[in-house]
Amino acid sequence: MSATPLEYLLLDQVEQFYRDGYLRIPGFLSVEETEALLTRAKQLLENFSLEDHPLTKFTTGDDNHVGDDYFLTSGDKIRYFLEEDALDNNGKLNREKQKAVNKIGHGLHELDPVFREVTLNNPKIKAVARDLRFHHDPVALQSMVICKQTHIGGEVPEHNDSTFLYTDPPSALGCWIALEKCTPENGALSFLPGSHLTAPITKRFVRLPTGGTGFEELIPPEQVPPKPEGKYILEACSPGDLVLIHGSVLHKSEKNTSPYTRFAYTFHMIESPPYAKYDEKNWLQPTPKMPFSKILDIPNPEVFAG
Ligand SMILES: O=C(O)CCC(=O)C(=O)O
Repeated sequence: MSATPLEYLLLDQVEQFYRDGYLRIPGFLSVEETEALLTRAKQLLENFSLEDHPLTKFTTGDDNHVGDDYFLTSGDKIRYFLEEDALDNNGKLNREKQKAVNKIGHGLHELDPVFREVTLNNPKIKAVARDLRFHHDPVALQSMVICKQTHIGGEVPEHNDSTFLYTDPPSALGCWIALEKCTPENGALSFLPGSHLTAPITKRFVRLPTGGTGFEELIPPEQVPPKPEGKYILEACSPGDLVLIHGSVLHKSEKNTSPYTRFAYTFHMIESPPYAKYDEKNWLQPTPKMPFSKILDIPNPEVFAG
């Protein structure tokens, strides 16, 4: 790393990120900034229409990842994916729609002015991206509000993000912002520290030629190394905390068993060509009307090479 002064992070924080594969930055957003995002998320939930909604569920479990059109065409839209437990046996909502949504995705950072401001026009995000030197020329490719509804908010099983947002070489970086207090009871994130160094990306989530989505192996099963040893660390968060998530670090969150929601806003960045190749098999594709937006205004990416 060169001696360019850091703008926002401390050197210790940068080192912690590269050692553990994640970094919590307390109080990254002010109370006002955080409340603006939470209020906007709740307005979106209030205003969306169930009339043309296919009642799509969302889960990241290997067997039943939603592969339907509503999910596959959501990259450049604001769409609403429901908690599994919000539907009865007849597929009807068993609660108010505002309390039924698991997540809102995936084009908030482009389409919604409040989320756009905090993602693409945020000097603090730009400073963190420059300090971290994780990418030469980062672009934002997707965003979500994850609601973790009271009592039913679904678990997010252990995964790493580069499996789902694959580039060659892997380059995903998550920017996850707590909009509410996150506790062990309402499904705070937990991490396997250092697993980004020992758990390679062994499979990738793809759009199947036959329709829907699935996983494609990147290395033969017999070459998949054993799961890294270690203990998951729970990261309780306060509203406004930012957690930077290395695309290869294993992380998860448990079901919300509490009477408190756990809203979070998360967006992901990847590296641009020529440093990484984005693949046409990825479920999420840029469109001519909505290409992936740059985080940094870099006329010559070489200037930022670490
Ligand atoms: O918010 C959660 O519970 C999971 C988020 C996550 O896994 C991610 O943003 O990569």
